Amino acid sequence: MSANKPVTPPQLVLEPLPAGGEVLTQDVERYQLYHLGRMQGCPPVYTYQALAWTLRDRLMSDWMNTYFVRDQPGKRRGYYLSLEFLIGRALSNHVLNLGLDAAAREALHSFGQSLETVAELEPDAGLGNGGLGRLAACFMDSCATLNLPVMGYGLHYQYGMFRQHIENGYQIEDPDNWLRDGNPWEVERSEFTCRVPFGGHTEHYYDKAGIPRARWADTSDVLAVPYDMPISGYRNRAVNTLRLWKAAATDEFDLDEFNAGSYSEAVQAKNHAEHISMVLYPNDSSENGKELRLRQQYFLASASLQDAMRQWRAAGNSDLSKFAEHNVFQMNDTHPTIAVAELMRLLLDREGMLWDEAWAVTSRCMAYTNHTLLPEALERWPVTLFERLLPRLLEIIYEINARFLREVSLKWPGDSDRQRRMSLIEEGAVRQVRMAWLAIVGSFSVNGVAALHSRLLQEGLFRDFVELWPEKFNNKTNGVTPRRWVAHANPGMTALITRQIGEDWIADLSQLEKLKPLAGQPAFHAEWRAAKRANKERLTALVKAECGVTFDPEVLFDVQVKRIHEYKRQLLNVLHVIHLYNRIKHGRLEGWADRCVLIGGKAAPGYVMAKRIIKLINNVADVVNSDPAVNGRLKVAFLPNYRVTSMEIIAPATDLSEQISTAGKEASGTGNMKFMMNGAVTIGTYDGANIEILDAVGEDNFFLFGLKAEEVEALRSRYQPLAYIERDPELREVIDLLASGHFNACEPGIFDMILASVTSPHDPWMVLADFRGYVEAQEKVAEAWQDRERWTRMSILNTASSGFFSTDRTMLEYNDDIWKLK
Ligand code: 9L2
Repeated sequence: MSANKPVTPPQLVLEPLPAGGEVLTQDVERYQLYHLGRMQGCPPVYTYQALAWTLRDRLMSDWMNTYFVRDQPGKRRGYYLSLEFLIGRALSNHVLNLGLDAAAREALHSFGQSLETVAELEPDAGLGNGGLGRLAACFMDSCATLNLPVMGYGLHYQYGMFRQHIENGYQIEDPDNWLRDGNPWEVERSEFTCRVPFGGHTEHYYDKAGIPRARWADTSDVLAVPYDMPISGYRNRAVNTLRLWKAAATDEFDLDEFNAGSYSEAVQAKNHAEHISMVLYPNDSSENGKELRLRQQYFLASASLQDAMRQWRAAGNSDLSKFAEHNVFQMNDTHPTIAVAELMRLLLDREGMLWDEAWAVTSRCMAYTNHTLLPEALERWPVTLFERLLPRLLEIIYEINARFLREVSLKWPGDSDRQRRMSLIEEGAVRQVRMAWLAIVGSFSVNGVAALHSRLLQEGLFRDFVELWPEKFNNKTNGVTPRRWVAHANPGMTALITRQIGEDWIADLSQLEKLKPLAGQPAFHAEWRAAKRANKERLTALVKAECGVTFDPEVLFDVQVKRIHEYKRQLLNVLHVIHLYNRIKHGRLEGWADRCVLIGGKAAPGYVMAKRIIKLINNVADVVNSDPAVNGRLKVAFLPNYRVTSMEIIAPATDLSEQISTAGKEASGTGNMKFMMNGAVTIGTYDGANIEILDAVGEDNFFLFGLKAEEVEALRSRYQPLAYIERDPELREVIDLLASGHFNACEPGIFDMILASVTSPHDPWMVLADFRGYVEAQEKVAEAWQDRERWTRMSILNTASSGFFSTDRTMLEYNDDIWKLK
């Protein structure tokens, strides 16, 4: 385009609706009566729905204009491919982003409702497990706020993350039927339905030009129907799209069966197809190798790529060699990485491209993010499964591999060991496709999610590939969105900060630095503490209601909430609680600070050890809370059904954030950032993004302990947990009390597996190795807490130093280094 060409102002495709309090009131009334058919006095969930529809109408013009004006035509676009988007609730988020707080309140007033109580009636969209899924949701928020043309592609699960309740201390899982009352935010766009093939076989032939071609025949197709969710930016009139695919059967019946009178059998196929998007797999950081999971992955990848190509064509493009100039796909872990082979298939078989042309396009528009080093999370699919489910994709993977290994052998002639290591196919009793290797070979960018994690990846797991293609590898430290995690979750602190430094920090978090000079001002301290105190009262009410435990908002709130996993070491936390209990029982109260310990998180339903850890936490809580000798000095609670919505109450109320994973195991962590932003001080190991948090806030404002990643690995071969017990009488006391059955009087033996695990020389998480360091760090916490001025300063400085951890910064880095969107 010539620089002097006059730019015509873009025409809006849709005018916005008025959004004052009065007109919102009319609309809420109209929706409740004329759309939902509910009279005054109906259950308030219908008022929630009426308000949601009313707000959705206000989003619609911005949504249409964003798509049809900002993004068309021929503009470069990004797509975030993820099996998980842990969005949580939407209503308050849109109210905040649209700046409609006062108007929405006015509208609800005539129904005798408050915004808070109505917002509570929205179920969480729990379409993710933990950090990886929530990260995708924070990314979507920041892309919209930065006005980046990025579309999310995910699955429209009928059942999201299971709901957890506790019976006799044990986790019980309940299905999460989050769509029961409908979802006012989603727009079904059946006109963009696509077909995803499965099964069948491949046929090979020569086309008219004599070029060898493949055809995937006799497939059983499943329809992918898109459901769009609006992602609003913060006060910038941008609304991006999260497109979720729902599986549906084709309308083609099996005619033979149908004609033979087997109507029901013919319809059964429908059921089978719809299973694909039925339920989210509830495993965090581990793979379970189920066939249905591979179906989900391919279903997402194929539908999304077909749709992106359709959109690109609809914008007037046709020269496929330019596809990579206009499109970039960020793959969230290996889960959607079959997309590499699928894009090749579409370009070769559907578009008739030649291999080299197709590979040039594919390998220039794919980018891969790795989220874990844990071996149990590395995805490998049996070749036999691929052959049955996705035969054409397996052929393509074989061809990618053959060409890739040729490149490897040219660079390292005769190094067969290296070829074996780098092959996309793992040889062995069961031959398997290595999805991470497919992702690396097919991508122009590969990143980890925190500085340490990226370094460990490059030095370890990915070393061979780094030697081959050093330029592909980079780091992108995670973040969290300050809109949800501060402005929405912590209105008290938000108002206080805004009074001091104005409101621009919400979309430019580095401005929180301006709070630093206030960290020494007594008047500001008083206000800071008052805001924290109000948040602690809010959490106290939640803990009372959910756990029946009475917290005291005056004392230290010590919190660990995240998925339950051995590497996250909730066990280390419990051992410390038992140690504190011992100190009370034995009157060793020097330097004591009262505390309330809160732990929450879900265990994967098949993860026996994690579920037993939940039972231990609950039993320890029961004993501690009911022992009169404790006398309020220590309270312990396990919060059931931890989810996005609970974190919105928890983070603002927390004083001490527990980030105590075995060093080298937590790729980044993002809960650590939510806590920091809300003025909690971290007690943590030198792991994941903790390291960068420590860098930002300084060691005076962070309680660091434990082995470093390299020390953990060096110790592994000679780790002797029993020696730690012998050397440390207080640790021995803890282990003895646990072994005595004090916490499981009615259920003998149930904690033996836990004792066996922590006392085993093979304990991969080295819980006991860090016990002493952890206890000492906790003693420093108690000491700091006693000095309220000091603690308040630390708290303010944590918030003031948290600017780097906004996903706005993360997204700008992805865009500058990888996506290059305008
Ligand atoms: O990058 C977002 C988060 C990190 O902050 C965590 O440290 O991703 C989490 C990391 N544990 C993660 N890695 C892998 C997975 N989650 C995961 C999730 C579901 C299925 C399989 C793996």
